[in-house]
Amino acid sequence: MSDKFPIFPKECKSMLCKHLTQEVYQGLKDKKTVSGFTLANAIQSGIDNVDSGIGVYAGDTESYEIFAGLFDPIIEDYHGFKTTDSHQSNLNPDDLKAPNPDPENEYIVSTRIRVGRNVANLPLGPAITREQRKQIEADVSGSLSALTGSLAGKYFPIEGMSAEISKQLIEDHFLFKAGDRFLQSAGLNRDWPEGRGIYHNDEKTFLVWINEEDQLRIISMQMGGDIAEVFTRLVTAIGEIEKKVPFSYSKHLGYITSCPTNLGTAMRASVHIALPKLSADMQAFQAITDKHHLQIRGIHGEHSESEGGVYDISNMRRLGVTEVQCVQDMYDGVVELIACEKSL
Ligand code: ADP
Ligand code: DAR
Repeated sequence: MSDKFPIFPKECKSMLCKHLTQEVYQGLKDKKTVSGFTLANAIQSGIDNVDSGIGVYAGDTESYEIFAGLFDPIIEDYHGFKTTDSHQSNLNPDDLKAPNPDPENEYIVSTRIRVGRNVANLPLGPAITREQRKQIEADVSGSLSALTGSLAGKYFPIEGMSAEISKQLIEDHFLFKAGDRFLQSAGLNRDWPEGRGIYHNDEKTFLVWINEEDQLRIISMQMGGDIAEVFTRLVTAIGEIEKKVPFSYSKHLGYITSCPTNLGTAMRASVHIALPKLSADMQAFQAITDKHHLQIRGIHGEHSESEGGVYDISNMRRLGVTEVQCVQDMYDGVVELIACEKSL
């Protein structure tokens, strides 16, 4: 990347082009973290992809300190979280008020709750070395393979994965794949597919992605709308994994992640829900999701489209709220969405 202040096209709406002023750039451009991560590395994704929403990634925990001049205004703008705020965690399922909102399975196709985690005292994905990434795969998949009971299962490295298994895992919505241009530019796809893989339990209701955007994506998912059951399984799994794998965490930012949008709880709680009538009036649909701090996505991952009136509805807030609040946000919004769909 050239040493010059990047010029963004006028249509760029990313947090990067909004907050990277000349002054911020001049103050940070020559800095480097202990992993050798630079401002140029942190902003490469937003420069290559001017349609980014955010456009920056951290290479290590220290990036959030060394490049605070850029990360802090982005974190405040996106999360409404100030440098003086502290994050609180609450992973107690007893505090969630969420009886199944759709016991007859008329609307909710499936529920998935995930958290991102990164291994303490190692760089994040954008700055990790090939050896470190392979060691993380070995350590984490080894810890997962020792799980027992309902969490027992098998690890599937992507390297050497048969087309048949790959196809099945994609159909199950289990498989992550390379090719996300945002992650590519951030250096998160380096050496792909080496060191990447998926663990899932025998019932396929608990998964862990290793070395995707974060070093672990711990996922609980199942058909239907029993959101409380999905959350309880996730909390149990997180507790079991953390007995063996130390997670990167700070009092101020909570669980440390490569993308600043995932800081804090690093949690996205989603349902795939059929709302064919309500979605005919996107303004009314959006009014309900906005009220409950929810995001509308397509059903094949971020940047995808909905199909057959089925949408991915999930919490937007991740930092400055607890895990219970993230799930409660999603639950309360889903209850109102279902009531509205029923009334139409
Ligand atoms: P994340 O950042 O949470 O991984 P994505 O939007 O990239 O989010 O989704 C990752 C994968 O998980 C995609 O294949 C998507 O279809 C699947 N997924 C997300 N939410 C659900 C859900 N509620 N039910 C089934 N699959 C889901
Ligand atoms: N695509 C990047 C990241 C946005 C948040 N999504 C993540 N982290 N998966 C962007 O700047 O739009």
